[in-house]
Amino acid sequence: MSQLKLYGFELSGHSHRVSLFLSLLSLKFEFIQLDLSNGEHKKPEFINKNIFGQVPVLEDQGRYVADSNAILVYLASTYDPEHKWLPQDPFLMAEIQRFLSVAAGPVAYGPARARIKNVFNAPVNIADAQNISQTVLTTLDKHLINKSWLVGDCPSIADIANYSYIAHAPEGGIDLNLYPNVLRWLSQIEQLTGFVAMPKTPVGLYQPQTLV
Ligand SMILES: N[C@@H](CCC(=O)N[C@@H](CS)C(=O)NCC(=O)O)C(=O)O
Repeated sequence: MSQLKLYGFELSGHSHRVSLFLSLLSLKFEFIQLDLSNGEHKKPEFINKNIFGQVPVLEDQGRYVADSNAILVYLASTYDPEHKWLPQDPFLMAEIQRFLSVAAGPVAYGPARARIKNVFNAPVNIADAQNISQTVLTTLDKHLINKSWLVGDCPSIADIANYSYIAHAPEGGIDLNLYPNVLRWLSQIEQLTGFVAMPKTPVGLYQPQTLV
């Protein structure tokens, strides 16, 4: 197997979901940190890897795969011969795709956006992002009543795609204690062998004065 390279940024939840999955699959990889604040991701060398100029991008055997969810699909299809993380049953595959869309939709526009306002002072409407968060977390909390995982009876890439930004929602001022089934689900992911966390930033509900 050739050396896998992950082009990313350590405080990017999109990058984290890929490094988390690589670790859960026990795959060795080189993490190449891009200097987003200096626009390294918009330079021609990186645009050649991803025309959208965004992290993460995975390099495998000289080929590039861009987009975090596409990378999860690629890794599961290539490096999980038992198809545990992306079962081949059409119904389960469709269900997993449905939750990849949740990760790219309301989770990206809700918890992820509220967080980047506080972590990077990005020009986003935090109230809108918090409203979207409340709706998606309420729905997921109901979905997870009596369920361990988002799809079926086993962890899948649907769980990994949604984990990082939901786990870090408190950085966007979102109180996860309102969603006990979501908290239980997060903790189950954190107990998987190979789990690695994304660093927390002291903003939102993680501000030191909030924690006292
Ligand atoms: N749909 C993409 C979104 C990736 C994304 O938004 N990446 C952010 C970092 S978390 C980025 O590169 N932002 C810089 C930019 O958009 O210019 C994915 O899932 O990989």
